[in-house]
Amino acid sequence: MRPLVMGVLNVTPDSFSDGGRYLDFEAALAHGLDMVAAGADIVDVGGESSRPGADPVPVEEELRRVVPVVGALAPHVRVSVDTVKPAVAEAAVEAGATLVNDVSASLSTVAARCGVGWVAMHMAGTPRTMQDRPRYDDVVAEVGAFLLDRARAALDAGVHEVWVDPGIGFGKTVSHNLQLLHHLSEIVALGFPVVVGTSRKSFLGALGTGPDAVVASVGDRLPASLATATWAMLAGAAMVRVHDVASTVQAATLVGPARLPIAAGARS
Ligand code: HH2
Repeated sequence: MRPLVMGVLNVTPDSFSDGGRYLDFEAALAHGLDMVAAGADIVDVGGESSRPGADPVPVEEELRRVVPVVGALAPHVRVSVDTVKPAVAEAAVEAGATLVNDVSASLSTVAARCGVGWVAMHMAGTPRTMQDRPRYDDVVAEVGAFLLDRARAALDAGVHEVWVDPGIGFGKTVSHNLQLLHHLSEIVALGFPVVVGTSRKSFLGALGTGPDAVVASVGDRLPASLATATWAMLAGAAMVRVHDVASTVQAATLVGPARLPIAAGARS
């Protein structure tokens, strides 16, 4: 069994890497179906950017963006909804989504009520403020404790499928992101399936040249995106959230057998 690949579908004008490309319903549906053909296990539909500095979107507008796309994709693939709004989560589930991808880690009772899975992601603050001097005494321990607390509360609230996500790039410096990747096994050891999203994020552009220097533009981050997705999968992530589905499915297919105990003896 290989790790799962969640394809990103941003129905937004302002997402950091693909804003505006899939705002139109037809373009969004076509891209979603392309990701299904490329092997995506889940398509994650979002109508509000959570990039650093992003402004919130009114609920009516987010519903207008997300619900028709979820409804059109749900017969073809498992659909998650990337939202922090209860009304959007509920309407997306009504339209066929079976997973709530929640970067605020606050919607577990909604997921329980709707009878769907839930991803709890760690974020320090809100997208507007999260990159203003993020600081932790021990980022791995603090993120882990937060996720464990939220995940246990979700189980108690009756959510039957709980995922945790360290929230790469959400209120973290380059160093924090790298520490979380280096110590991902500690997040995996919490005992909940782990999702990791590094795809095209700005810390990948800064690698090798000091804390905040950006050297790779968004379009040049595929190699580092694949490297970090592979790194996360080898460290035990059960799912990676990515923009480039076909190449990540190849990586996941290679990693899959490597994670099984028999892989140690399989040399051909
Ligand atoms: N990252 C983004 C959005 N949602 N959800 C989870 N679980 N994990 C992540 O790392 C994650 C997420 C940000 O990426 P993207 O959706 O491409 O950009 P934007 O927020 O600008 O739409």
